[in-house]
Amino acid sequence: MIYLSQQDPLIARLIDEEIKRQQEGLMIIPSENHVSKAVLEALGTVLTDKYAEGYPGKRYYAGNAVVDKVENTARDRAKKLFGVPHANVQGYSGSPANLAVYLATCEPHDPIMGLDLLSGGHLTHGWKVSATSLFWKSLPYHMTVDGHEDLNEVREIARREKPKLIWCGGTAIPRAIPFKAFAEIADEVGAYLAADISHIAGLIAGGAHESPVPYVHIVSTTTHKTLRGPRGALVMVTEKGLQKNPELGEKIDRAIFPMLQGGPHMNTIAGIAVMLEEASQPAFKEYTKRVVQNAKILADSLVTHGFKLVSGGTDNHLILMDLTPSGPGRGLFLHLALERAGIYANKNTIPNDPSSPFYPSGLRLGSPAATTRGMGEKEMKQLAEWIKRVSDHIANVRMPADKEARQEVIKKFKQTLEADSFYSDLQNEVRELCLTFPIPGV
Ligand code: DSN
Repeated sequence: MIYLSQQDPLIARLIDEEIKRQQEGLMIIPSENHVSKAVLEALGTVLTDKYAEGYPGKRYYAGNAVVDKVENTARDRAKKLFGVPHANVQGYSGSPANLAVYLATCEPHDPIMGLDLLSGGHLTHGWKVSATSLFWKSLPYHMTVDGHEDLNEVREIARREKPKLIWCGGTAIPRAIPFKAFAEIADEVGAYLAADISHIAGLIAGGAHESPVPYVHIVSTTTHKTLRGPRGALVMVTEKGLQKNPELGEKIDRAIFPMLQGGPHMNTIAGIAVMLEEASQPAFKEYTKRVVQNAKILADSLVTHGFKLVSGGTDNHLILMDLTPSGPGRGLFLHLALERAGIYANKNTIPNDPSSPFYPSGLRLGSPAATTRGMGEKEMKQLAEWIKRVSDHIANVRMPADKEARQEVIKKFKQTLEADSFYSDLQNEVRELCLTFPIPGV
């Protein structure tokens, strides 16, 4: 960063600090990953200077000959990788991409169904504080306590309410998504079925998870999770989608631009194109296999240490720990304590959580970023042992039911984290391991 360090030392220093944090810490948040040097290079180019409202061959600005080729390359690669006839690569991120799916399939206030946020659904699947529940009638379904989509509930609501759109997929689902079963229900009631594969898109591209493409009409995904690209989104229409509505591709494109967005971020689209090429290589297939293996090893090791997991384990990259055996609301404490030691997981609700989303009883972990660094069985077992050590260290901390007492306990807990040498010692251990597995982009 020669120029940046000279011109803006503050921002250069902060970027260096973040590189150090990522390099010396362990990112096990399942939605995070490390992109390649090639993707980083594509992001930091003059493509960021170009306005390109519209689509290739039909723009509102001059000078788009080159970026048209970039966008067409990204579209073609997405279509090939996922086996779909239509792909839009302009979504700024998952939320606008999902909003485009609504705009392409529903009229305002139509009934829609998605997995409840507290069960592991995404905000944009109709959660009450999301705009999607203001503009459409949201009829959420839930997870059963054993961590599987409650298909009986889905069928029952769908038959009764005749939704226009049903979402499958979410953000905290440790098991394979039953696309075929969802399709049977959606087809029976005439609903569009959209799979939000943001978490598992890389696994699908690499063959480590079943693809929704034969079953659903629309597939949406972010590009930066298991896919390992820049922050962005794809919205794809399947053959089945085009059979249901031959104009669905154009409707998605119109929803992204001009309904929701302006100029696409061409540097990001170039980075997405690079990532899509990487994801089509045999090495990526191997990577996704190891992501799932590592998650299973981590899950088994956590169970061996006595932890309870939602659904008992994992089929993918994600593990959801159910910490209720040590009391409700423990997710926050374990999240904070691990963070202090340089291990970055995230607090999360579990199905039927006795606590609230701010103080949930679960912890969400994942293997994608650690696997990108080359970590394997030994490191996953070590990680489980560290989690156990931290959990035992805070065994006596309980989340009070009373709101004021809760704030006081959290405040005190944060203070003890700073002072306690247990965490500094553990952080040294974590750092030592992490330094032997460099992050790839730096
Ligand atoms: N924020 C993402 C996640 O962490 O799963 C979902 O959008």
